[in-house]
Amino acid sequence: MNQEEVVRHYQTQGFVHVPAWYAGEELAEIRSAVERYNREVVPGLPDSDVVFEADGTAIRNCWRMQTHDSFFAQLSQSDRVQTLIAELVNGTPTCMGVETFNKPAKVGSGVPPHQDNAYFCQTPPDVLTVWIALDDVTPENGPVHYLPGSHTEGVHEHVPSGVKGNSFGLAEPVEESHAKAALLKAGDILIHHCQTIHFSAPNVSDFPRLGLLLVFRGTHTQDSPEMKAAYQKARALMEAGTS
Ligand SMILES: O=C(O)CCC(=O)C(=O)O
Repeated sequence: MNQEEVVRHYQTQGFVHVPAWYAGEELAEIRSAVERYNREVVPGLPDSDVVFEADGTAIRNCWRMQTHDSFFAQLSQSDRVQTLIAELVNGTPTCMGVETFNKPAKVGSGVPPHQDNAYFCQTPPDVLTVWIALDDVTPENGPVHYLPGSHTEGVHEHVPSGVKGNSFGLAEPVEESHAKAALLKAGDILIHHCQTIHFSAPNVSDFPRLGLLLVFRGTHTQDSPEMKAAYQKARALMEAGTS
């Protein structure tokens, strides 16, 4: 897939699948960096930067990995990635976060339908996620599903979801049958716009589905006071335990 096709697909659909972006030694190095991080860094993290599954043992998410480990800070700075996404964020990309959605075998929980910008609150919405598949993603192990074109509809109302690690979900149900499942090989990447509606099912299979995510915004984006107010309102509801 060439750059022009990446841009066209991203702009029309709100997401794009780029096969075999990482391979061979580079892919193996990223995998082993995540394994090292889980082993050596996670035990010392504050509660805010790691979420466990309901079994209390399996890791669901790691947040802000770029602040705890230089490997992940450097990965987000790679020229190849920056060149790929500059046109998509309409400017100079700056990394907002490096995180995992581990989706471990058997116990990996689902992610409710949401738009990332309900959390990020950025205007203009020139923000995206590069979702790196570190395992093959199959229909059984909880692929990300996207609603094509939903990035053009603004940010819908979000309410507390009750899901640890994904505290907000869309207030209204989505037509899940219209969604496209992103089935991937390890080393493929997905790039999604921060207003594309997406979700994933629990992993009930025997195989893990590890995703490493690099989140970028254009340096020109800013906090939107209106969106922040909506975010704070949803947080207040959550803290009051009304969902
Ligand atoms: O990896 C997943 O299952 C969901 C990812 C997600 O929600 C996100 O990228 O915001």
